[in-house]
Amino acid sequence: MTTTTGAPVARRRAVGGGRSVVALGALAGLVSAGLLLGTATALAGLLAAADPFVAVGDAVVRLSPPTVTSWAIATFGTYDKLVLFVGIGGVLAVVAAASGALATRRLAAGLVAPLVLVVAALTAVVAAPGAAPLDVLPLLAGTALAAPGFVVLVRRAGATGSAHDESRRGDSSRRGVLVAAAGVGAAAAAVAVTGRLVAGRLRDAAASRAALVLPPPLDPAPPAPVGAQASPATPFRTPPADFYRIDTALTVPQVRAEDWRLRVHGRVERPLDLDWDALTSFEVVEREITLVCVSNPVGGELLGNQVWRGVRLADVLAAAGVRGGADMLLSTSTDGWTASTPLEALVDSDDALLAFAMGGEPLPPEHGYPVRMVVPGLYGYVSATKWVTDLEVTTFADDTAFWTPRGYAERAPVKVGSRIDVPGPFERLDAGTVVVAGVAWAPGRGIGQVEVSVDDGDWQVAELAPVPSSLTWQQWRLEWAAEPGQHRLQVRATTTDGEVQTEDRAPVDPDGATGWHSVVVTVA
Ligand SMILES: Nc1nc2c(c(=O)[nH]1)N[C@H]1C(S)=C(S)[C@@H](COP(=O)(O)O)O[C@H]1N2
Ligand SMILES: [Mo]
Repeated sequence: MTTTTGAPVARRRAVGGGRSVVALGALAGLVSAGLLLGTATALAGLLAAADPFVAVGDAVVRLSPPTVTSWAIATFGTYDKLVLFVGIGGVLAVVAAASGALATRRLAAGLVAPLVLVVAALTAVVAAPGAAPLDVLPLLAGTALAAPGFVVLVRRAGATGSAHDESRRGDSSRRGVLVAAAGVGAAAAAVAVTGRLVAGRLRDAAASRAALVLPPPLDPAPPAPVGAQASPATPFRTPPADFYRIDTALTVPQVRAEDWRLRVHGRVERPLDLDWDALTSFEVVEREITLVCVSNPVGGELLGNQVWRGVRLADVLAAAGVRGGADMLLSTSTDGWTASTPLEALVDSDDALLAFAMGGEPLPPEHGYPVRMVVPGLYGYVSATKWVTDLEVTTFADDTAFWTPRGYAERAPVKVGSRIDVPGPFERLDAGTVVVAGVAWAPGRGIGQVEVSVDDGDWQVAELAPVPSSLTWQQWRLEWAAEPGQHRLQVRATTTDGEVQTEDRAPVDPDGATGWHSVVVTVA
């Protein structure tokens, strides 16, 4: 019975407006999703509460198995966040469009997937580290607006196909749905943009950064030594705008120096609660230090060198008075990321810093404004906490940092490495004298020698450029008498204490890649 009564309607749809009903339904779904996200992001900005889209992205990052996380960083490098957002956005768009299309036929069926997504997003918001009750508001308010909008739009879209699809009335009701959808979409975009702009004015770290007065260092870093840049491709000091950025934060945390606090606690005699003035009343020093990411593949660019200004971690820890038995400093950022640093790398170090300036300027927001850690000789994930707000003196036995359960080593000194920057891979060169140059690093130990081998021939010792200290990378160059043909150039470095860089290939996890970098070139 049902099939026979239903058949004429279905046939009528298939003949005429069926396809346009589906398209209008899909549009209704997309526009409603836009209304939800637009409202939520505006409110999130204005209330300093959770943006559900970002919360879902954060949850994906947190819940991803280590292999996926490492693969994403290796594959997309610093575009990993963009790829994640585009991926989540794509899934949302498909679900929204399909649900809208389905809802034109059976409203209840079309509401199932959106409901599941809202509940999942709510779970992500509530389960985020440091979640507050206010955080659910943007998502709930967005849903409260978008749900009725969705119902009204899909009902209207459905109505365009039910009886008068080929008639003029059908056309005008289709136009009505399109106009309504365009209106809702424009309203959502306007709300999102104004909300974000107003929120930016209210809370942006940029204003705080622009007004910040940096205390001068007791011992300003000297200019980079003359001739420190031997590779035409690589400035000795990496301009902050070009400095690699690696972190799990999907939106750059906005922390104003005026609001910033650092708690120092755990196994200490005197817990501290420092604000900006208290921090900068410690002796201010400058150190030139090369920062290296454990995810830097052989030949990769996830390292950079800069002058960092700040106070010694050793001084702050001494003020707190480290108690016996502790062997680790667990540092936490404002967004709940953690690093575990061996205390021995900090308590006697003249160079491990709580840094607030990079290249003589306040830290850029994406590099940790207002305060971060910088420790020479340890990979960033175990030492270089950005937006740092909490230091707990503890033990490796009692506490575990973010990357440890995700397949990375608990302790991770930087391995000796080297890279050929010129000539580039597969470059075509003229026969004759060719400059081969690049960088080598073993921060904290220093580079003793760099050698280059052509086509697996004898190792030729490269010329080392001057360095300010053993805390930075070192550039090198070699003049090569290139003869016609295809050639493979390889580089290896040796530390001042005699460790020769190994040829054995190791992946970035668990504790840093190894292997010699090589480039193949064609000489004509
Ligand atoms: N808050 C926070 N700090 C962090 C990270 C992070 O994910 N969150 N990543 C670390 C890693 S893995 C590295 S290599 C360095 C990179 O610092 P940069 O982005 O300033 O180059 O920051 C470290 N500090
Ligand atoms: Mo890293």
